[in-house]
Amino acid sequence: MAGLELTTERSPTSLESPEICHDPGPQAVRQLVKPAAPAPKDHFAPAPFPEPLHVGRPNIGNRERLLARINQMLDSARLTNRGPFVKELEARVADYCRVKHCIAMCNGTVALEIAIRALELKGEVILPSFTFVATAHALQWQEITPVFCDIDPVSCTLDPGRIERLVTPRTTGIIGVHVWGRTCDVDAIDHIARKHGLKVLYDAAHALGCTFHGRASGSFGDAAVLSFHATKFVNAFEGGAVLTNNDELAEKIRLMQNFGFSGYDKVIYIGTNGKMPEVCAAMALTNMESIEEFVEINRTNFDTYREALAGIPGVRLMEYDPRERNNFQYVVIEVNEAITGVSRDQLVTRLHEMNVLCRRYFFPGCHRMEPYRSYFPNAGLLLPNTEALSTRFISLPTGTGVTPSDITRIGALIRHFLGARTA
Ligand code: T4K
Repeated sequence: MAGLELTTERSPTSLESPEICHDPGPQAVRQLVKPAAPAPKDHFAPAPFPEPLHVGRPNIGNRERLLARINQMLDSARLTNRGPFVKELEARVADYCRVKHCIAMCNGTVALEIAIRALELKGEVILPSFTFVATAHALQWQEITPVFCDIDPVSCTLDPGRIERLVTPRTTGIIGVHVWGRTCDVDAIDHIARKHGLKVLYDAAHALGCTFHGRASGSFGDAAVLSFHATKFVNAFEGGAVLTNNDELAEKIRLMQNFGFSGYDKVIYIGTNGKMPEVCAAMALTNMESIEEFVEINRTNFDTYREALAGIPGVRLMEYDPRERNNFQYVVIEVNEAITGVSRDQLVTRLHEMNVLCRRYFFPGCHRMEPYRSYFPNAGLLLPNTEALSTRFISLPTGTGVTPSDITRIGALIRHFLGARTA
């Protein structure tokens, strides 16, 4: 409860403040931020979109097939406890990611917690601060100390060059995050882990459908975790999964997610309830059937953003490696205020006023959120890239709820607000 009190007591006073971890909403933002420098007259009249455009608007596959599955589930009265849809989903995802085992879970956070426990991580675990707070919470929840490591400024994933100096006798593992679907430097991390006898877990919540050297991003490390949250490009309403090639680990995780039951009335392990219900598996299966379509829409959106934003000084679109498969579910720009003369947060404010509900994924770094900022008040000193970059990124709306013409208009709005000339 102490953590809760800390976060609810403080009311944010400025968008620059690292206390704000959730979007305060357009109205609040408008009141909080100084107006941006006036844009030069360019005959472009900024008008808000009639409906809000979201980052993370759920993609929904074939409705008839989903409803048919739900009817089948209701007719069978099999609602949960690893029913046929969960089994089918696990087989499908394992096949898609070319891993031996997929264990479906109720959400990505519980999947992380269970994987951490099954891997017997304790003491200290090294992870990036530049991630969704669930990655750190999954450790702290189990009283494991998260040791925040800086990111590489180009990949925005864990910087392997900085990991080793954080290893202590208490370190048991490394959690890499394939942020926005960009795969960590898995070879370097693997090398460090072997050298120090550490376990490696990947938070692949963003990385379904992404590859590294042609291999699914979720197939690296001792295990990897996926999220099927509503905002992920393949969703199960809520859901997650652990992927692993290790038979023994998979067996342990299966037990742990179902109270340790190995059969009727037989508990052989400590466990919890991490099960995915059938209705969620029905949704995920239906959406998996449309995965290539979703990727194609995301890719077209990404290409349209590239055109729409071309040549705006101080705005960089974060590209994906064209040699790999990507899901393009996050369209991220970096705003360099030294060039634009307009801060990232001022631009966010303007876009929110236009009903473009862009997000600051991920701001602030976890080390500036509670309880970590109280526990480690000086953590930022070792995280210069995280500190700098987390103030510059904006995630822009994409997915099936956004059209190329919306994107062209968003590009024109950004150009207008930054006072840049038309390309
Ligand atoms: N690791 C990483 C790296 C992650 O990014 C996440 C989750 C996890 C682990 C944990 O996995 P899960 O336990 O969640 O499976 C959202 C999601 O809630 C969270 O799942 C996600 N990462 C994170 C990046 O984004 P919020 O608090 O920013 O979401 P929210 O409610 O503000 O929604 C975002 C936008 O999506 C809104 O503009 C509205 C729209 N939306 C959202 C929902 C839920 C919809 O249109 N419909 C919906 O049903 O965290």
